[in-house]
Order: sequence, then structure tokens, then C-alpha cells
Amino acid sequence: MGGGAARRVAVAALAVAVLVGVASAAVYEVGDKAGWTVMGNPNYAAWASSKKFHVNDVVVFTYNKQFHNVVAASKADYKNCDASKPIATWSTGNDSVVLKTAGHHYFLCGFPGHCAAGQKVDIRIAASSDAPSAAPTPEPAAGGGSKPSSGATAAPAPHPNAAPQALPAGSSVAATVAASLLSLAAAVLA
Ligand SMILES: [Cu+2]
Repeated sequence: MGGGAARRVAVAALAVAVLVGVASAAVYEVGDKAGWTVMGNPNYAAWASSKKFHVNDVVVFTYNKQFHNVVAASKADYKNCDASKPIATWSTGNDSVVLKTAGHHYFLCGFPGHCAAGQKVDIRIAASSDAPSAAPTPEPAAGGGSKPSSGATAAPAPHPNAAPQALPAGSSVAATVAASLLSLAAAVLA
């Protein structure tokens, strides 16, 4: 009933908030190493279905801005490859888009013929995806991973026993911080 209990609750809440933040703020490179292009006909449907997107995840479109752009489109416009009524357009060649809502996010390239050639992606966030997953499914191996800076992978749920070195680049620091907070919370609650 005293301040101790309140403090325990506060620490636990903080730890949970940090964990949720870590779990939901993954960054994904669209098309992985291929990037956002028509060269080599990347399979963006397969790419999207290989990820488990959450609200507030970030997708990064990397491309040559002379030849491509990024258009957020309605479902109908996505289907018809109609870039004339964009919800939003990005054209810097290195665009980070925060996925703020659950449901479908439709993107296509507005350059003539590119969408029809397959440069379009439907990124879906499941309605129940706000909660961090306790057991994330492992990433399917997508190539050799010779470029550590690309191919961002989902931040795995922090696990105290997991060796940080084994985690993908970029997520190890966050996971370590989260794991430390978990330990802290466990110690306070003990
Ligand atoms: Cu294009």
C-alpha cells in the first residue's frame, strides 16, 4: 500500500513501455538489398509477406530518384497502377515512411510502366500487431547479408539469455537495453 508498491508499478510500467517501443520500431528496407526498382523484377509481394509489420515500423525506400519515386495510393489506385491521385509522394531516393496505422499501406512507383512491371508493394499491418510478440518467427534467410547496413530485420523480442552478438546489426543495442531494463524490473519486483 505504500510508496514501494507504487514505485514497483512505475518501474514495471517503464520497462513494458520500453519493450513495446523496441518491439514496434523495426526498420525495413523495402526489397531488402534490391531496393526499390524494376531491375531484376524484385518480388515485393514475397518481400512483404516475409515480414511481420507493426504500427510505427518504418519502411525505407532506396532508389535512384532519376528513375523512380514512391507514391502512397488507395487500394483501387494501387490495383490499377494509377499514380494520378497520390495520398502522398516521396522522391528523395532515400525515403523513410512510418507506418502509423494498422491495415494495408499501398505504395507504387509513379514512373510510367514501373508499377505495371511490378514496382508496387502492399504492406499490411495486422490489427492485433500492437502487442509485441513473445516468440517472433525467425527471418527467412534472404541472401548472404554482405552489406550489414542494409536488410534491416525485425527486432527480436529481447531475451535475457540471448547473446547480443548473435542479433542482427542495429537491433542488438536496443535489445540489450531492453534486456537490462527487464532485469532491473525483475530485481525491483523480486
Ligand atoms: Cu520506378
